[in-house]
Amino acid sequence: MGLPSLQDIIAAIATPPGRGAVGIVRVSGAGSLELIQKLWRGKDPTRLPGGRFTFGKVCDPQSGEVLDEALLLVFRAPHSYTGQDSAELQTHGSPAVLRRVLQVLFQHGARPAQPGEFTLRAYLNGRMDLAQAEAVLSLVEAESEAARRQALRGLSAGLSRKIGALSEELFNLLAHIQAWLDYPEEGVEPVEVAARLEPVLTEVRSLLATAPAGRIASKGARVALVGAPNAGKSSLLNALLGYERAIVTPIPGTTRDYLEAPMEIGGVPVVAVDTAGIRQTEDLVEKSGVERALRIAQEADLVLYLADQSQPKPPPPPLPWARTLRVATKADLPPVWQDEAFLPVSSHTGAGLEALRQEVHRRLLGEAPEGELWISNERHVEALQRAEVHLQAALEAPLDLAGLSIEMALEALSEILGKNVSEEVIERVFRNFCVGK
Ligand SMILES: Nc1nc2c(ncn2[C@@H]2O[C@H](COP(=O)(O)OP(=O)(O)OP(=O)(O)O)[C@@H](O)[C@H]2O)c(=O)[nH]1
Ligand SMILES: [Mg+2]
Repeated sequence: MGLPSLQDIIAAIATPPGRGAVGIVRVSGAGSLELIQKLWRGKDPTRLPGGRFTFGKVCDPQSGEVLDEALLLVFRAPHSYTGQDSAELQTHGSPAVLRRVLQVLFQHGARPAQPGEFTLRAYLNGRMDLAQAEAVLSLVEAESEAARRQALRGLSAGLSRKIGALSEELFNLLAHIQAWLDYPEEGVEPVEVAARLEPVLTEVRSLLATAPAGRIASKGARVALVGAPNAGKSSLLNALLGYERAIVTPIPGTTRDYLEAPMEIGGVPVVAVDTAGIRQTEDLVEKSGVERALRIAQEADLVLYLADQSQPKPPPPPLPWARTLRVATKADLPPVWQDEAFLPVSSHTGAGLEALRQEVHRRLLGEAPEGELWISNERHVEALQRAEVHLQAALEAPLDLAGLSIEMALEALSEILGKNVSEEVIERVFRNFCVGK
């Protein structure tokens, strides 16, 4: 198959399918402006300076029929998103208009753009590296504040700069070792090599350490609400949501199946899962609900373990406390027990809810400062893990062999930026893009 050619003029609708106030058709490639010229009634696009808007009409050059009134935006190579001559036609956002404009473009020399092909061209033309292209995708897909911030940091080349700096250090070190191999009498101390390798390894490890938070910030987290029947799980879910989603009754065993509710907590996309109260039961339906609850707790990023403080304290559940946040419910009622390890909340009065939200946010994202670079992309995580292994090996190897490991670590790092990656890797990255981006 191979990567699509850079020579063709590509065109696509860049706005989402369906009706909108404005629709955008994008065109890119050498000859784009000459192509637009054929269907444009207004100022000659081939003579417009880059980055300029003009108002006119889009026509079918064969019949002369006016398709729509439109704005035309012209970009000139290399000062465009793709690095090539490009244009955007902003028409009225009806599917009928957009389809017709696209059809006419195809009839006069453009071909349909593949998913992500505009960004692929940007990458192949050196307008951005692969990590930035991936950040573009994340930004387009961002559904939460945390995801948006995270993607924007990737786009602004923070990661690229960091990886670039680490690579440069390794590269210099490699040259140093090479010089020593060629002229051993010049003398490089192995200690010196270790002293320079270690900070790089530490950096790689601290980047890797951000991966769990990074993943949660961009993809979201599952938070399970578990506890004994009547603990107030469904009530808390409703209180967090702000409306009555789950059925609440004074009867223990009300919730039997689980129930998922998407929400945002401190900008983090969270799916809260209300579960059946955990107890021994002979009821077949409830029993399988309890089994599910335990499984959901096991797979969740965070478990909220709820215990009613107006009733005798239940025995601790079979849950790993590390991922568990303990919550004392019904804080508006007189307490039967008190425990510092439990966060008091009342779903009825709302007391403690904000503190709970903050604590959930802290548990999910850790203490990592806002604005710090987080790794969220699986491909980056995998490459960093390989770099870590090779750097560790380089530290342990005799000097004459360390060079080889450093080289492999360098290779792994450069893959993040898309240097020396196979077409297959590139294809895999761009496969997930939408058409028109
Ligand atoms: N006073 C008070 N009552 C509460 C509070 N939260 C829940 N309750 C009551 O406790 C009872 C059980 O609440 P649910 O939310 O259904 O409890 P649950 O944990 O989902 O129960 P199951 O689905 O049976 O496992 C209901 O009568 C609620 O009104 C609270 O914050 N304060
Ligand atoms: Mg319930």
